[in-house]
Amino acid sequence: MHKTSKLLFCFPFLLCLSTALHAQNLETERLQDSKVWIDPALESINGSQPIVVWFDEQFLGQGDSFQKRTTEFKGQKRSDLRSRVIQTLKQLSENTIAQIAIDLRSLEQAGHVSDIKRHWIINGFSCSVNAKGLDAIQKLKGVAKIFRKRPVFNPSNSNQGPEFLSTIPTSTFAVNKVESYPWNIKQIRAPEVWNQYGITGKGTLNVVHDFGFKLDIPPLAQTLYTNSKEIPGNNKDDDNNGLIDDYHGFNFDAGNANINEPRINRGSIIHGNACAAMISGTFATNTTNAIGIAPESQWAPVIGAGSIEQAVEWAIEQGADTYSMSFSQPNLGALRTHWRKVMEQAAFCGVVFISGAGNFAAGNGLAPIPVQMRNPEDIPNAVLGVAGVGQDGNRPVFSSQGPVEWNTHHYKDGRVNKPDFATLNFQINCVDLEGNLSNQASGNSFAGPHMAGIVSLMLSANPELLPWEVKEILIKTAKDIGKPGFDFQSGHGFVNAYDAVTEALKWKK
Ligand SMILES: [Ca+2]
Ligand SMILES: [Ca+2]
Repeated sequence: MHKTSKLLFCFPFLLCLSTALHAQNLETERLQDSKVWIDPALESINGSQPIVVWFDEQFLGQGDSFQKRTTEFKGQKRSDLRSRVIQTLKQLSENTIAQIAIDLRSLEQAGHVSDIKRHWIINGFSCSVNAKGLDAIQKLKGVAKIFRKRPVFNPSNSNQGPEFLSTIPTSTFAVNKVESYPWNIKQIRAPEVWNQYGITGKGTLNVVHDFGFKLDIPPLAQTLYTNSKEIPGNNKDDDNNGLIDDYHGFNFDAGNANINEPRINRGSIIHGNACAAMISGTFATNTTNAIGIAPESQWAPVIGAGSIEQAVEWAIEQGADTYSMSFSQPNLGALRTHWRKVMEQAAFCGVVFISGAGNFAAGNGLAPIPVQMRNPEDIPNAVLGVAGVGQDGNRPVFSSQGPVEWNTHHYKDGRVNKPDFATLNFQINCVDLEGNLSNQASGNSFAGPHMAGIVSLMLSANPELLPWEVKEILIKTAKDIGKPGFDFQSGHGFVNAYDAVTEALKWKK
């Protein structure tokens, strides 16, 4: 991605011009660290290390800023807040990077720094450094924190299927054509929303962050997102966002549009497809069996656990409403602070983040509390961490439990109540490589997408709900299960689409 470092220096002028025409930026904050904080994992550098750097000035500066700033925007519309926060974040990023651009370029030319990527979702940048580069960067103006990033998995790009669909097939879904649905769709009460309110997820975009997808199966092809400003497969960045051919989605770790990544198990179930189909699937192939909770919503695939800033920025730019993450990262170290800040600031851009609770409460994967739930489902407020139950209402033994703990250099919450909610996670019907519902699988990978489907319906019913209002409604309408009140197995309780949408409609602005 040599292109990106060039952009670093070209972009500011263009964007300054456009933002000057807009309304006043929102208030920003300072981190107030007395000196530059450096990730202990960087203490002895051998060779080149990937890092991400935070500047001192951020939209949310303090560890408790998320909660404080939500009160500032009470009653505002999500669309208004989104545009104002994006503008503020981008302006801040441009202004700050401009002050060190020349120094950074010198370090790059001297070979101490490489692969520079500016971020706006947090005010900072990623790059790779050697020991001299790290030493120099901490002396640059405004630098406050330096995290070690995980090395990006370098995927093979062997062709596993079409990367682009030449046309999006017409949806076969219509509420009055539905003849059946699997038990989980019924239990989550989605058909009652379709039938009573005619709400099917229209107008919402659900980003599914996973490890690989097959795009051409009918129930998913029909609701696949397309970036109308990008021409697919011409090897050009038509919309000038730094990404070539980001038409349906993007593989940020590979730096290309190949989301048919071969690392995944391509047996009978593809993980990304199974999750996406629970949210935005239409009818199982050649049937009238409705398999998605929000069957007229759209979905977009992304890969990029090593490039979360870019993936989230892209999601925001495409207008994402939900961002579903059915993965769990153990031992992320100090970097979990960075993930949390990315999602907190992105929540102010209107995105509801959702992650399954993980499957580490039993068996070989057993992990102790408070690390049974991992990142990103351990992130408070900005991420809904979702556990689950089976058809009989019982919690399977694998389902990860809270609480979690936040005692980092930046976040000092102590013990945090998790999970937030329960949906379904046991013997769930999953689409296969042809789009048939021929397999069952279990795990909280599926609890998250059930929640994403419900939130998609809520935001289709009431698009201006703020992310924290969505959570408030879910708390209000969740049915208490397990131990009375909040509990560390099912959170605030079992959520259902019908009560959540009914309440969301009452909150119209
Ligand atoms: Ca592009
Ligand atoms: Ca293109």
